[in-house]
Amino acid sequence: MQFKANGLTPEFLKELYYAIVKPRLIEEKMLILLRQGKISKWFSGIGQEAIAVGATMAMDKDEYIMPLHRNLGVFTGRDMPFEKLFLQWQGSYDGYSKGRERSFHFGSKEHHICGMISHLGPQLSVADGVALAHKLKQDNKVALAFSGDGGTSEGEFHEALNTAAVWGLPVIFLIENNGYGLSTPVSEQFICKHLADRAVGYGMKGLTIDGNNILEVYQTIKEAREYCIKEQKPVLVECMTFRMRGHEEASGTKYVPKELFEEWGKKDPVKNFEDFLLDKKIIDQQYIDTVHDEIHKEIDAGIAVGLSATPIVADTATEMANLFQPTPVVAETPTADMPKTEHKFIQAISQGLEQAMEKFDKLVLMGQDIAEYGGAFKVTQGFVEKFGKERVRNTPLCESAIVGAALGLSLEGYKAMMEMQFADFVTVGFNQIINNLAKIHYRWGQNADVVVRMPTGGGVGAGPFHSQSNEAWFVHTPGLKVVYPSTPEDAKGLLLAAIEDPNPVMFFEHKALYRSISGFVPDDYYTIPIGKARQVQEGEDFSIITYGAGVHWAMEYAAQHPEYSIDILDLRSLLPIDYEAVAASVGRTGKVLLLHEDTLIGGIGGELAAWIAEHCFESLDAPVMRCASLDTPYPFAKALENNFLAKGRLGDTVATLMAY
Ligand SMILES: Cc1ncc(C[n+]2csc(CCOP(=O)(O)OP(=O)(O)O)c2C)c(N)n1
Repeated sequence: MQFKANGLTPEFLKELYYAIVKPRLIEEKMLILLRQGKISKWFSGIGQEAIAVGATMAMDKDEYIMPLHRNLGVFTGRDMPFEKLFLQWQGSYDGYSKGRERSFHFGSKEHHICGMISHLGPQLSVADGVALAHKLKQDNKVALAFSGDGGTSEGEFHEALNTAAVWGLPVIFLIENNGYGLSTPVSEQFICKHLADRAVGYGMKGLTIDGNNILEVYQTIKEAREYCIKEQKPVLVECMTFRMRGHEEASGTKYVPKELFEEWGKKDPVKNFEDFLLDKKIIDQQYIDTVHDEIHKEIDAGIAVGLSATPIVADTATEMANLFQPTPVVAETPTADMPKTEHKFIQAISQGLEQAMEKFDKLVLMGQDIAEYGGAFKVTQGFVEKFGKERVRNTPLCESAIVGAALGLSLEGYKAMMEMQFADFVTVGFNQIINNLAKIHYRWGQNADVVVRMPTGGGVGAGPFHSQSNEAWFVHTPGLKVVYPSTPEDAKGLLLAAIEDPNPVMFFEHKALYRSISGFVPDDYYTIPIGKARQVQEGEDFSIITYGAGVHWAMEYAAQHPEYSIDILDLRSLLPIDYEAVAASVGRTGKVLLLHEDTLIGGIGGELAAWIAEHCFESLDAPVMRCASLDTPYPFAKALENNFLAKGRLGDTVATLMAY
């Protein structure tokens, strides 16, 4: 192995030595503790330390790194105290994730480390968002994301690299090519010669280097960093290395030919660097002993604290309180004296978005065709002229990378609104929403200041993939807020509240209401708090509890049936639900019909019916009825669509309820 110091000072080379020895010594100790049954699981990076350490040392301390499960050197390289790391691995409340995350699946804002989710690839897109923030701030900073060779087969790898290249983002994508996925050799993972060769396909620079040579890694990443800043472009760096242990300690290495261990054992990154420094007389044996002693002392002290730490005690109130970043109280601000203008539903959304862009200069809009074209529904028409292309961004066709990038923007203090062209397409951005946006605050305290706008619903003859109601998927995901307005005034006020909220909000907009519903909307900026239902009208005979298009179906039904006094409640928010308003409505009528366009099984109606049965049993004079769409995919032909939609069954459901 050829080491080239290229002008690095002896002091710095010693610093690098300390930095690479530390994770090795920690790991050696962890393997002993594992055998003693004192820790539960370990993902080893032994033999790969030069990559995590060299790359971390090449970055500024305030630049985000997105490490994976084998990158202890990133955590130690950012000077995280061993004691707290050990508490983290032990699941202690005093670790970095209050006992909520395991091994290396955590981050720390203080250390500019973004915690991975198990799905690996999503880290790459989050780095895009961080890099976008740097580009917008023009602060000459870079983001660095890790991927394994296995992770490069994920769609997210393609989406993230392509987006970074198209947007000219200063991000370093670093592949640790260690020969194996879990047990899958690289020959069964890809067939190109070098993974870095893929870079040219994205229009970016790609390099393959010796990942066991810490000086080569350090210098390459240092130069890559400067290149990213100067050229405002991404780089792909493939580091060749080898995984000297099993995927995790319990899984063994039977499938790895023995000679590979011998071959790569000779290329050990720690031993070779040590020999080089000894040879150059930069360090001597005494220095090595002193470094080992010092690190061992820190390890032993940390283990003593960790093993005697008070076991975690679950407290439900704390767990629930940490789900979201605390939100400043959002006032219900539209007042009677505010000047109002009549607008269509879609204009109200547009106006809200425009006023949010004026109020928050760190708000970035992203979506397919939202720039010059104005979006599929023209919500952002004229926005580019007013706010510029930096903040109103056309995206490549890659929902997952854009949700990930939206999260990355949050890491650097930005707000993001992503427009799904149709709510149906959220399926290809699902992982980032469900596993990253929704869980990140609970896991390690980072908020996801993201609104995903979801043009949803049918009635417009658009068939199975442009009509679905999928709000229930998200209502079942703790950590998200789900909002679904039915009037222009609510749409604007709730959208502004969603944008103010530092937590992830799924914002559903029914497409059929866009141009069919008008109403008076306050001209100025105002908010309507998330989680508060709206009493559409009070009544005595029965309640219709609904949201979205259902509100208009209920109003139409009520207008056609003056013989009934109907209590209509518009939920407006589906997560959280305004249970107080639900209970009040049930109390007034004793008969409840839950109405939604979404299909029946697993819909919000089921959840509400259960809640009403549990909490309002004494008020009920009849079983709670649900009226929902048919449990089939959404059909295209008008007759099938009409048959599918809940609306056609509303009259019959009312009749059954009233006949009880
Ligand atoms: C989406 C997803 N599929 C499967 C897994 C299970 N899994 C965890 S790590 C791993 C192998 C990863 O290989 P690679 O990316 O090369 O990283 P390495 O572990 O070698 O560092 C697999 C299959 C996962 N975590 N996420």
